[in-house]
Amino acid sequence: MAEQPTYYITTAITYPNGEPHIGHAYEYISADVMARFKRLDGYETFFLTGTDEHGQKVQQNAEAQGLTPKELVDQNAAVFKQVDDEVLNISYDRFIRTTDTDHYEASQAIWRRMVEAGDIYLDKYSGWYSVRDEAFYAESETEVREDGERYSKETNTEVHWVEEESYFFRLSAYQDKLLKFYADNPDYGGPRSRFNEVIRFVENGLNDLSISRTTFDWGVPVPKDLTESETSLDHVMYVWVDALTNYLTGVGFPNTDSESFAKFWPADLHLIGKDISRFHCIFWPAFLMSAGIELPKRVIIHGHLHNAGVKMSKSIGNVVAPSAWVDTYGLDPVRFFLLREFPYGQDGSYTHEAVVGRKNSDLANNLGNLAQRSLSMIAKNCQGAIPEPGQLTEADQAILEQASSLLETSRKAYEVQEFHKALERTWHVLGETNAYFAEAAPWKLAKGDAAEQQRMRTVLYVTAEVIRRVALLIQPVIPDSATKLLDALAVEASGDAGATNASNTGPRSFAAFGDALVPGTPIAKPQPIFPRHE
Ligand code: ME8
Repeated sequence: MAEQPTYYITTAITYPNGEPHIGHAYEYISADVMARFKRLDGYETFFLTGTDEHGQKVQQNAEAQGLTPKELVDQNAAVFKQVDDEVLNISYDRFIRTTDTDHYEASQAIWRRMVEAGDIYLDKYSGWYSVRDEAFYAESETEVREDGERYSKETNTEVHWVEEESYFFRLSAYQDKLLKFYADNPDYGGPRSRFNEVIRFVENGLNDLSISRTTFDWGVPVPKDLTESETSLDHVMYVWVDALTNYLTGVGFPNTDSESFAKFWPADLHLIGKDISRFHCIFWPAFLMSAGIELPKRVIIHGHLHNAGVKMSKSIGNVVAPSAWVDTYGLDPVRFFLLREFPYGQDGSYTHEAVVGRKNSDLANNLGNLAQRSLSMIAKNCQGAIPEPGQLTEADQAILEQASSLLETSRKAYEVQEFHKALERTWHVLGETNAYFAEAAPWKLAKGDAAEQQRMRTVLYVTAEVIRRVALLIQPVIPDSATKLLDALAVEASGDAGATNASNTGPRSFAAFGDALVPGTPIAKPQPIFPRHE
C-alpha cells in the first residue's frame, strides 16, 4: 500500500491576555478548514494551535490583576481552549501551551544549537521596546505623538527605552541566506503582496536581534551552564524565541528521531496574521538555518478583520466575542461567512447585514432551498428512493461536469489558501444548478405522462448528484450542515459501509467524490438544514 501523505498545519499561538475575539476565530476557523480539507483528501494531518504564555506583557497584566503570571495564563488559556472546543468546533490535534514542560526542553535545545553554530553572543541592548507587541523597534520606526509619548509607527503601540545586558542572535549574517532562500522558494510566503513586503524589509538590511531579557523573569530560562562564565545575571529568552519554537515542540523536538517529528517536520503551513509576518518569514527561518533544522514549507499571512471598518478595541467597545456571533447566526453560517466573504490575505470589514446576506442568500436560498425542494420531490414522487435516471441530455451532462470539476478547482484553491475562490466557484455551480432546476421544472413534469415522469426522475437524480458533490467538498467549511446533507442523501460515511440515512454518520472522504448516488437507495423526507435569518 502506498504510504499515506502527511500534512502539518499550525496557527499562531495567542497571547492569553484578554478574551478571544472574532479575529482570533477567523484564524482558528481558516486553519481548521484547511486541516479538515487535507484530512478528507487523504492526508494524515497534524493540526497544532495553542497559547503563547511568556513575556513582559503577561507578567505586567498579572501584576495589575494581583495574580501570578501562571495563575493568569491558566485562567485565560482555558478560555481560549474552551472557545476552540465548544464554540468553534476546531479539530486541532494538540493545544500547546508554552508553559508545557516539553516546550521548555525544546526551547533550550534550539538555543543550544544556535550557540553551537556561533550565532549567539552577549552584549548590551539599548533601544525601543513595545510591550504590547513584544517587539523591538529602530528609532526610525517610532515617533513622538501629541501626548508626548513615543509610539511604533506601524502598530501604534507605545514603546519604552530599554537598556540591559542581552544575548544577541546574529541575524545580520542571514540577510543573503534569507534572500537566496526566498528566491529559491517563491511560495514560502503568501499571498505574494504580503511576502514582498517582507522581502523588501530584508533587502534593506538586518540588525542583530536581542533575544534575552534580564529585567523580568517570566520566560524560559537561558540554559545556565552556557552563561555562568559570561554573566552573573539570570536571562530569560525573548518571548518570540520560545514562541516560534512551539511549532517544533508540537511534533516532538528535540527528539528528532521521534515518529511524529520524522512524519510531520518540516511543517507544511504556518497560518498567521499580517502583524507577525516578519517573525515568521525572517526570524524563524534564520533561527532554523542556524540550528540546522529544515525550514517550513509555507507561511500564509491573513488580513485583519474590522468591525464595520473600525479596528476592534476594548475602549471603543466594538469587540465581538465568537460566542456572540455563533449564538446569533449559528456556527456554520459564521464559518461560511468568514471564508466566503473576504479574499484570504486581505483585510476585511464585517457588518451584521453582510453576515445575514451570506446566510440567507448563499446558504438558505442557493443551497438549502435547492436541496429541500429536490429531496422533498424525491421523497414524494420517487417512492422515497434515489430515482433511476433516464438518458442524459446535454444540459444534464453539462451540469454534472461542472460539479465534477469542483474537486480539482477546490484542491488548487486550497493549495494556496484561496478559500474564497473555492467557495465562489462552488456557489457559481449551485447557481447554474438552480437555473437548470427552474428550467426543467420537475414539479410540472410530475403531472405529465410516463415520458415526462421519467424526465422528472432524471432531473431529480442530476440535481441530487450535484448536491452530493457540493456537500462532500464543503464539509471542511460547514461540517455539521454538510454532514446533515450527506445523511439526507443517504451517502455512506467513510468506513461505515451500509449506513443508510442514519443521522450524523460523520465525515465522508473525498475518495468518494467520483462515485455517484445509487438509484434505489431509500431516503427519508428531508428536514430543512439551512434556516433563514429573520
Ligand atoms: O501575535 N483579525 O499573538 P496575538 C484577524 N503570540 N486576525 C487577528 C486580529 C484581527 N482583528 N487580531 C489578531 C501573537 N489577529 C503572538 C503569536 S506565534 C509563534 C506567536 C491574529 O494573540 C494575529 O494576527 O496578538 C495573530 O496571527 C493571532 O491573531 C494571535 O495574535
